[in-house]
Parts: sequence; C-alpha cells; structure tokens
Amino acid sequence: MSNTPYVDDAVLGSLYPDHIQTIKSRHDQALERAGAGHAVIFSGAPRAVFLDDYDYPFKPNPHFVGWLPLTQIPYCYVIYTPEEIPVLVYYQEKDYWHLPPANPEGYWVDQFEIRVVHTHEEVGRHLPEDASKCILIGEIDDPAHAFGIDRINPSSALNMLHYGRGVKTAYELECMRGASRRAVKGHAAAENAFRAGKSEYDIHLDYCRAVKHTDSELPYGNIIALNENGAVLHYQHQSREKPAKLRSFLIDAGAGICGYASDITRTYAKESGEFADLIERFDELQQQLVAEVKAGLDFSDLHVSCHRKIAELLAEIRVAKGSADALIEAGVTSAFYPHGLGHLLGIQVHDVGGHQGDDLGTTIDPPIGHPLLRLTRQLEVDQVLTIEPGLYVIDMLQENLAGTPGHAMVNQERLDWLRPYGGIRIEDNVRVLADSCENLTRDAFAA
Ligand SMILES: [Mn+2]
Repeated sequence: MSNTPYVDDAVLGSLYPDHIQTIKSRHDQALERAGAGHAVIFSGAPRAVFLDDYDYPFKPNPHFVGWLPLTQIPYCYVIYTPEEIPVLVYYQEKDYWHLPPANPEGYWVDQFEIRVVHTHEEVGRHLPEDASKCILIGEIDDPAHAFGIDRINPSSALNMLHYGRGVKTAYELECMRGASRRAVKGHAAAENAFRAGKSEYDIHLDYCRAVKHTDSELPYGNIIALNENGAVLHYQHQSREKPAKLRSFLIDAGAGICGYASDITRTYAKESGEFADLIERFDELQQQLVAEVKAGLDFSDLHVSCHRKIAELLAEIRVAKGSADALIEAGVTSAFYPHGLGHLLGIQVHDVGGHQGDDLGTTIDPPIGHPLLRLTRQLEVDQVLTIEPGLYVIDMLQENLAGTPGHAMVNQERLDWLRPYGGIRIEDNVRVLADSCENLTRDAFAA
C-alpha cells in the first residue's frame, strides 16, 4: 500500500498513533453511553448479484476504515475494549477463485494485536466471550456475522461516533490533502481531454488513468458532463459520442487516500466569451464564500448568504430581474441553485453528522425553504467540508415557476442563451481554522 506521490507514508505513520488515541477515546465515550464493555466493528460483507455468483464492488463500513486503512477486506473485525490494545481479526480467506488478502503490513500494524484467521468459525473464537457486553458496529445482513451480538448500531454509541467524525485528526487531514492532490491530477488530465475535443467517456478514462483509480475505487461515480448535461446535478452517464459543438464542461470527481475522499468540481468554457466570463465571476463568488469560513460560523447562514450572492449575479447577467430578497422569496434562486452549499467530507463523501447539534442525537434542521442543506451544525476547527455553489438551467425547475410570481422575474431570452451551457459548479474542500480555512483543493491546484 503506497500513497506516493500524494502523501508520504512515513508522515502518515508518524501521525497515526495520535489518530488511534482519538478513535479510542471516542469509543470509550460511546461504550460508556451504550453501557457496554466492548465495541466490535465489522468491515462488512460483499453483496452478491441476484441469482448470480459474483459480487457488487465491496464498500467497507466507514467506522472500520476510521480505525485502519483497510478498504478492500471483507469479514474483518476490530474488537476494542477500553484500556486494551485493539484486536484485529484479519480474515484471509483460503479461496482459489480470488486472490486472498496479503499479510497485514504498513504503518498501522503496531497499533493492533492482529489475529489472522482463515474461516468463519475461527473468527468466533476471537470475539469477546460475553456477547451481551458487546455492541456491534456495521451492516449485518446475515445474522451469522453478528456472532450472537444483538446490540447492533445502538444510536447512543453512533450519535457519539458520528458527531466525533466531523472533526478530523492530523492523520486524517494529511490523507485528505493527499486525496485532493490526487484528484487534481485527474482534473488536469480531464481538462486537457476536454480541450482536445474528447467524449465524456474518453475524458472519464483519462481521469481514471491520471489518478490511478478503477471506477469502483473512486469515492463516487465521476460526473463528466459536456454542454447541457452540466445541468443534471448527478449526471450519471458517460456518452461515447462527441457533441457536434463543444461549449462547456462540468466535472465533479474525487479520489481517495487510505479510505478518505476528496470531492472537487470545476467548470470550463470551450471558448472565451460571455460564458467564460461568467465562470470567472462565479469563481470569485465561490472564493468569497470560502473566505467566510471559520470556526463558529453557522453554515446555514453561509448557505443563505450564497442565495443572496446568486440572486445578485442573476440580476447582473440579466437572467433574472428583481431585488435579491424578491428573487429568493419567489423561489427563483432555488430554481437555479437547488442544492446545498456544502457538506462534511471524510471517509464518506457526504460524511455523517452534518445535521447533529451535539453528540447525543439532537439534530438541527435546515433553514425553511432549504431542505437539501446537508450541513447545519456550527463550524469547528478541523472539520473538513465542501463549498460548492452552483447555477444551472434546469427546465423541470423553471417549469415549476410557471404560474408563480417568480416566472415573470426570469428573462426567457437570457435563459435560452444560458441553457446550452448546462450550468456551473465550483467545489473546493476546506479545513476549518479558528479565523479562516485551509483550502485543500486550491493548494493542490497551485502545487
Ligand atoms: Mn460535494
């Protein structure tokens, strides 16, 4: 397992013991809340395709990945008992159809007592004897994988662990800087492919080659959208056809390091002109929002302030007319910008805990009129989140304005001008600091 050239494994190794300390202390508190003595964290089981004998790509339990950088090994268990060295039951199946996992090695192995097993029965022998003192964390489809533990994912423990995951350790931050660097290499290759006139499919292949990920290793399916397709928020195809005329390119694509993700979006114009100028203007808008990020900020407020900026921009480019208040009130900004400003990022691309007000299970609702905002909690030092304003011509949402006061505020002629370009989204990954933020993504692009 090498993360070169994106991260130095020696640096990760030097940061990892403190990371494990933090993970342990979060589990100490989680166990106390749950009134349990042992946490058993299952890496997960592969899922078979219906009526067939092969599996969907394996996606590990993120709580397991939080302990150690094993993202591709099913049927493993971390067993944690406070004040004891954690046990890793490492499942090395004897299977001649597949290549069994290699022997455990890397900077992480010293932090565990590792017990390599080869059969399901052997796993059971390493679990704590009294199942009633255990909680199990993970997805259990087959009761056999729970080995008699019946407290599975108790919310008392998970609220604590999910809330804790919002704040990253120094080790996790280093992984995430690397994940941004890795994705940026792909973004550069993709821009070149776009400029060379390649199809979405070929741009996607160039991206994967540059980051050295297979499709299933990507933290999420690449969004590679030419022209109008940029208006489809989670555009899921990669057309093999080259469009007759190339106008614009929106790419939302990330990469992973040790199970930690980046999530980056850029938009490009094929030619200079009004749309290229709009992208530049939008980039300024995005950077103004990034400049607001600091500990103590209420993210819902920043999201609402983004609507105001987008209202002003729509008026400035004459796509809509009216005051910012009127455009927001009438739902015009929401028709052009129907998603949230950002979300927590980490092991999961949309990391858990964004709506939590504390570690007890109190939730904070998104502001009225903004139900899709995934992050409502107050920003804290060392949270990592995305800042991703967008602006699109989505006909379905424009049609919803028909018959409302918002409809007359939209300039249909200017909408027709913008539609063939699809839309714009610019997304960076930032780490919250006391008075500002570290922009992992811009730092990587600048390197
Ligand atoms: Mn995102």
